[in-house]
Amino acid sequence: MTHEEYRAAWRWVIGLADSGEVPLFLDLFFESTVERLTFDGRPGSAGSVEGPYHLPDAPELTGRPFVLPMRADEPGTPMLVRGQVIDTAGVAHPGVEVDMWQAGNDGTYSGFVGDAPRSNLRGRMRTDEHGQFAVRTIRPAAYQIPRSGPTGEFLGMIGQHAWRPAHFHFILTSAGHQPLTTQLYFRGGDWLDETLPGGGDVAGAVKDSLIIDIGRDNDPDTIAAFGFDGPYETADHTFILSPAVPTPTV
Ligand code: MBD
Ligand code: FE
Repeated sequence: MTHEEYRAAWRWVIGLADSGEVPLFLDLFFESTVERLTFDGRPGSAGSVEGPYHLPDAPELTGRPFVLPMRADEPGTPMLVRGQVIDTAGVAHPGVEVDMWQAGNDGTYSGFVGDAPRSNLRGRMRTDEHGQFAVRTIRPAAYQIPRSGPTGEFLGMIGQHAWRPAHFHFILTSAGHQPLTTQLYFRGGDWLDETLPGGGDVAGAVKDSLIIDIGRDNDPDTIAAFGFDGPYETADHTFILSPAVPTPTV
């Protein structure tokens, strides 16, 4: 490396820090590798990266049926997300905390970009006595890394597109089990397929078992209970928790 190159790299790193994109840059380029090195082979269902847009203080949703906090005119296709939480022995787990967050129909995360309230499309809820939860939301759009910042410029320099496929984020927490940080993607969505020109997820975090099929339904009782306007999409997934690692005794 020449001294001139060193100074250019120095300026670029300082610009990254000044832009506030350090969490974005690190999670984009390194987190999926660390996640696989740490958790590949763990029993239970697959995890995925947390990414830079989790907020630890999302509102606790109490009254059922759950509706993720959203604006009165929240744009996007209405969707019902239904989860079943079991352990590796197949036993259902009630009272598991499900912390869920997602981008909106414009691909932005509340609290980071745009003028949606800080807790928009974020919430923490608990599984019922059958280890299940169901929550009304809207289908998230694919996420594009901002093109104007240093991370977007870097992607341009290496000839890489800036897209993540549409996804939900989850962190499941249950006493006696390892926390499960994961994501769900939608079959047939853009930026999923590594083999297409341009490639797949820019963050490299998609796993086959996390790609789910979108259903469509218009059950009148569900529409009434959850406050849908009409037909809605459905997304179902079984989350399998891994037993906690015993702490070594001295
Ligand atoms: C995201 O929304 C995300 O989930 C990750 C891992 C990286 C950048 C943006
Ligand atoms: Fe994300």
